[in-house]
Amino acid sequence: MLALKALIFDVDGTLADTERDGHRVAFNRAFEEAKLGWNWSVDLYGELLAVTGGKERMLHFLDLHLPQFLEEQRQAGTLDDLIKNLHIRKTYFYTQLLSEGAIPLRTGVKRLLDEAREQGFRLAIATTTTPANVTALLENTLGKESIGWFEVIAAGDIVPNKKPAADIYDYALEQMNLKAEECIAFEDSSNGIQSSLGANLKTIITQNHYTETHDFSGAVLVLDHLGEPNEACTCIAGDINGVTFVSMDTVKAL
Ligand code: XBP
Ligand code: MG
Repeated sequence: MLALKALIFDVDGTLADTERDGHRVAFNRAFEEAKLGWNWSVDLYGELLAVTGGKERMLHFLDLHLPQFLEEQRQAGTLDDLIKNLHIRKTYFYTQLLSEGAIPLRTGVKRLLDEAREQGFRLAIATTTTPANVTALLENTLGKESIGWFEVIAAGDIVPNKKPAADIYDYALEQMNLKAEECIAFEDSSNGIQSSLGANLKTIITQNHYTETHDFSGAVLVLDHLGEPNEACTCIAGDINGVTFVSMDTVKAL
């Protein structure tokens, strides 16, 4: 068994609960600005989250709910520009929300990152979201220098196939020159764990309100969050050895 060397974190839903009050709100602001008359409710967005990637998610929405509009845009040759420009504006609105401090880190994330760094473990990010969103989240929650804590920020379109494909985790491992057995992944969704397991990574799940019904088969731990000394986490699957928050001792013992 190879010694643990690195922790690889998903972003949306794992580092922070960004989807409902962050990305979803940003999409709606972009739609309103473009006067499209679209508005993604909390429930509809939960359905659309089946597709990772904001650009892909908008296409999925049109395919499901506005097929005629989609076809008209395709026929007119304007679809690619529409999606690209909407996504640029959505990313602007999202990073603006982050700069206003709208989205905090999830419970236990900062504590575990600090402990991992103190003990010399390497850190990386493997996410479907746009790189600018990652740096904005890190900058607005942990400070600008935290961007440098992560050896690799594998994000968005850097790989051809987004989660649930394993591409983004394979890319992170390759960039770090590490074997999957030397790392552990932190995820929040079924798309995410399919990706991390696809890269043969041991995976800890911290579920959220959008993903609590997802299938997390294969996870070494399924938790409601990473916990704090004064805020016990709940272990939904796996064995956390009776502790009430995830420390590096917990991670190393998995
Ligand atoms: C979550 C995603 C992203 C975000 C939206 O990524 O699927 O697409 O929902 O961000 P992960 P973009 O859980 O892998 O962090 O609009 O920039 O794609
Ligand atoms: Mg996620």
